[in-house]
Amino acid sequence: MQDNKISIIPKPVNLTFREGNFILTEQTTIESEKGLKDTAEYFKNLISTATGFNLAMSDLTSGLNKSNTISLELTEKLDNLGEEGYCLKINQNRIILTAHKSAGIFHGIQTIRQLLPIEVEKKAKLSSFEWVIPALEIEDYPRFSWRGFMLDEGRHFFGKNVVKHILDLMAYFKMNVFHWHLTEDQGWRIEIKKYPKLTEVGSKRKESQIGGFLSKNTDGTPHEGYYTQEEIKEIISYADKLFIKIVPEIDIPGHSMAALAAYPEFSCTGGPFEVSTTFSVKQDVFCVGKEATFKFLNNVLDEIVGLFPSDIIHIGGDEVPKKRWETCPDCQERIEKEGLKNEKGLQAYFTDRIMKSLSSHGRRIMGWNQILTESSNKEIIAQKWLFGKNLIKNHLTKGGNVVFSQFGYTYLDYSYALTSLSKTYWYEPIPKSLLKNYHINILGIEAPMWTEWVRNVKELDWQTFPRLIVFAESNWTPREQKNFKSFKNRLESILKRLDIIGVQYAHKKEYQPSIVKRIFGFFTIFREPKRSSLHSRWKAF
Ligand code: TNX
Repeated sequence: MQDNKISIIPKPVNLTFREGNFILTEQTTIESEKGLKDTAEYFKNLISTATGFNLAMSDLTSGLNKSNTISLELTEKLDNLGEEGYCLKINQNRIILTAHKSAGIFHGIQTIRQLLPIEVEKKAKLSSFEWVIPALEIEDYPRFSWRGFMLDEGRHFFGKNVVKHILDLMAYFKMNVFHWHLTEDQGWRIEIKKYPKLTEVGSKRKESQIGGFLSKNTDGTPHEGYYTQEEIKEIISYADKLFIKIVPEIDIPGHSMAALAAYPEFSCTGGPFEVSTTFSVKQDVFCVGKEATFKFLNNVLDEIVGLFPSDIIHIGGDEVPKKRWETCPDCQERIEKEGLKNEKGLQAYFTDRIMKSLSSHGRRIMGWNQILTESSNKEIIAQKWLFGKNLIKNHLTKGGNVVFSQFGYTYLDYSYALTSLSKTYWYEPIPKSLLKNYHINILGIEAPMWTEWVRNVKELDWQTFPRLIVFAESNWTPREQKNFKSFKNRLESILKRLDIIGVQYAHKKEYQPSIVKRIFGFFTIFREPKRSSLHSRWKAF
């Protein structure tokens, strides 16, 4: 597909060049059927700034001799391309974009966007520019249905403009799940009306550790921030227009110091606690012995369910130290009363109860792979990040779904020395020994962006791009078509677009470090990534 003229990421499944070009002009009409009006409007706005065109919009009409039109059409005939596939035909006279569902039309629009000259990204009108699109035919659909990105706003709060910036970029590369990690030891970032202290107390910390996980240094600067429920609704509707599902994460029963600082009565010891200022795993977690904890968490989750339309709610469940439960009379009583084997069993009991209350709202739970046990319910969606290989396989073979976020490959918080672009590219989620008929239970790859050492949009962009673009391709393009050389060529041209958009991505010598740097890459886990060139390159921002 790589041709001098065009560079599309993710690479489309089938592409055939035809003779000639379509030229977009002031007179081009966008015609679409009723159900696609919003998407048509999105397309019109997308190209209006740089072209200066205020394109005419009309209903879909039949007629063979139409010229200078872009038609957006839904058809049952394309159900073989799935919920998100599309078919794009471009000749000298017209562009015809068809799909089974509107998500497919939306993805097709992103392809048209990448087929237009890079100048289309400019934020000012270009006069007397020729908007040429090469004639071709594309038939395209994703490999995986879960093409995810996770943003940790617990460690650092970025705010809605940064989230929208990320959502726009996700949509550009046909990614469709935004996993929003909203609570952490270091901060609770979502307003819960019933428990105002969660944000009054839990969204603020005195200062932050700097330098890396082993460092004793702190910055002495308070950090705070949270989303009101109104802002959450605004972002959900923004994402919805980009065909991105938002999966919220309330990380429980561990990673909960911010909540416990606000409501220490739901811990084993009663506190007092403060919102964590360092980033290591904390020993205090929610007490699973007390009924009051479940009442509290169910009330919180009721508000979450009320806000987020997602059929999936992520409950974290990672890194839950069992130390407090071992000496807590309430937890021990629960273990005995429920006939549980040990504290591990207590976490399984916790997961099961939260699962039941969420399923009474018609929602599925998702959690990091530590929530899995041999007998986990297959309704759970597991997110694989570290260890648990056999439990994951067991889950897949009983029909459970898994999203892959293998640490060391998909973690965007790591240095490029540890996770270079090529290592990222060759990451393959399907376990080798998994029988083919279970592959369908793998939903896709998600790249998590943990933000202990990421404080602003510059650093966020640098860590995230271009690595996230790799996952866009791994999640979309068929495995047999993987080709790193072709990807790199296309990336060069795509990065020129990101320059125009103002994305502060890591440059080539950083994202593909020397062998020597990569050999020592492992040791960079413990310290903050050095981004010296970021600071010099982007001084202007
Ligand atoms: C592990 S991945 C964590 C996060 C950290 C991350 C740092 C996971 C479920 N837990 O809390 O931020 O490592 O790379």
